[in-house]
Amino acid sequence: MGVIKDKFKEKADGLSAEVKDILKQHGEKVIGEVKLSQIYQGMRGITGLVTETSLLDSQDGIRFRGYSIPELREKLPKADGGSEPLPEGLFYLMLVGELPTEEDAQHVTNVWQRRSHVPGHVFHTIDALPLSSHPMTQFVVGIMALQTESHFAKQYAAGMSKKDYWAAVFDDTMDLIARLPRIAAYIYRRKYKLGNHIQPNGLLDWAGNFAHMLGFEDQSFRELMRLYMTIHCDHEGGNVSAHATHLVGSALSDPYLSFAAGMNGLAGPLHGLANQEVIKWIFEMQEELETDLPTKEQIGEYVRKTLAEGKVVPGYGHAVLRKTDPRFEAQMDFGKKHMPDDPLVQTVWNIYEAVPPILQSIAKIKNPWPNVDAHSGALLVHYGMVEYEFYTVLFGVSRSLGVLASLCWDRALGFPLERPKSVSNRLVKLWLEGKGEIWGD
Ligand code: CMX
Repeated sequence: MGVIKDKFKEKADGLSAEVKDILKQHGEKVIGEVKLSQIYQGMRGITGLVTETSLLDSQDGIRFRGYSIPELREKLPKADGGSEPLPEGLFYLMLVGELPTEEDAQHVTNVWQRRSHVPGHVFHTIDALPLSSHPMTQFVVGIMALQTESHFAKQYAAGMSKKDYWAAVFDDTMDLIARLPRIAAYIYRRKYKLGNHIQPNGLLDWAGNFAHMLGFEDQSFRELMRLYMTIHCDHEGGNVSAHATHLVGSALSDPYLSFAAGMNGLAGPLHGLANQEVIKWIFEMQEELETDLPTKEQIGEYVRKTLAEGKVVPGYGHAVLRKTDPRFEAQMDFGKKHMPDDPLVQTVWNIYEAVPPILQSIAKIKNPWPNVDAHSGALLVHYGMVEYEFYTVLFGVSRSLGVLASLCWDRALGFPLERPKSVSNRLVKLWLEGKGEIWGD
C-alpha cells in the first residue's frame, strides 16, 4: 500500500474502534430537539451528520481539522517559489488529520500524477454533447463516463467484503481527483478555445498543472489556482454538494456516481453556480450603468433594483455563516497582493461596502455578508478567464478533495444507508390536533 493509504488505514482503525465505543456507551444520549419550522425550512440547524474533514462555525467560518484558512495559508507546504498552499497538503490533512510535511504533500502530488490518465472514451463521450451544453453538464457527463474505471463497482460485483469497502473507495478517490483537472481543462479548451487541447505537464503540482492545461502560464495564475483549489474544497457535511455525495454514497453507489450527484447539486444557483451568477450580475450592472467602476451609490441603486425584481443578490448570504466568509477574505487578500488596481476587483470591494447595509435592512435575510462566490470571478477575469459559465467547474474540481476524503471516512467508519423519516402535511395537521403521532420508526 502507498504511504497515505497506510496512514489512513491506521487512523481509520483507531477512530472506528472509538466510534463503536462511543455508540455503545452513549448511543442513547439526546443531542438536540427538532422544531416543526426546521423540517419545513431546509432542516437548518439540525445536527444530523458526522463529517470528519472540516467544521463550520457561524462566526469564525470554516476550519479544516481545526485549522482556519489563514493558518493553512501559513502552515501547509507550498510549491517551489510559491506562497499559496498546495491543495495536496490540505487533502492529506483532511484525510489523515495531521499537518503534512513537504514530503507528504509531494507524495500526494506523485500519486495523483501517476493516476491521472483519462481513457479516450471519456473525451469521446463529452464530444458527443453539443458545444452549447453548460460546462457543468459536460463535467458531470465526463465523470459518469469515467465510472467505467471504478474499483469499488468492480470489486462489489465480485463479492467484496464490507471490511474492504474503504480501500476500494480510497482507490477511486485518488483516481478521480487525479483525473478531474484533465477532464475540466478538456471541457474549457473544447468549449472556448476551439478544441486546442494542452497536454499535462508531469513536472507540475496538481493545481499548477491544472492551470497549465487550462492554458494559463502566468505564475500568479498558478498561485491563484492553488489558493482557489484550497479554499473551495470543503464546507463541513451539510451543504448540498457534500451532503448529496455522502447521501448517494450511503447506498454504496461508487465514488463516481456519488461525486456526480454532488456536482449536480453544486450546479444550482443557490450553491456553486452562484460564482457565475455574481460575475454575470456585475457585468450586467456595468453595462446598464455604462461604467467599469460604478460608485457605491450606483451599486446601492442597482442592488435595490435587483431585490425589487424578486431576485437574490448573488454571492451574499449563507445558510450557516453570519459573518464575512473567510474564503472571501482570503481572495481579497490575494487581490490586494496581485491586482489592487483592477477595476473589476475594486468593484467587488465596493459591492462589499454597499450591499451589507441594504441586506441588513431586510429583516428576513439572516446573513448580509459575502460568501466565497462574491469574489472568485473577478480574480479569474483579471487573468483573462472571462468565460464565467466555466467557473462552477473550477469549484467542482476543488470540492472533490473534501467530499471524497469524507466518502473514504464514511466507508471506513461503516456508516449505514442514510434514511431520515419524512412526514406528510396531513400527519402534521393530525398531530397538531392531538390525533396522531409524528414520530415514525
Ligand atoms: N439576496 C436576496 N435575498 C436573500 C439573500 C440575498 N443574497 N440571501 C437570503 N435572502 C432571502 C432568501 O431568499 C429568503 O427569502 P424568502 O423567505 O422569500 O425565500 C430569506 O432571505 C431568508 O433566507 P436566509 O435564511 O437568510 O438564507 P437561506 O439559508 O435560506 O439561504 C442562501 C442561503 C445562500 C441560499 C441565500 O443567502 C442566497 O440565495 N444567496 C444568494 C445566492 C448565493 O450567493 N449562493 C451561494 C452560497 C455559497 C455556496 O454554496 O457556494
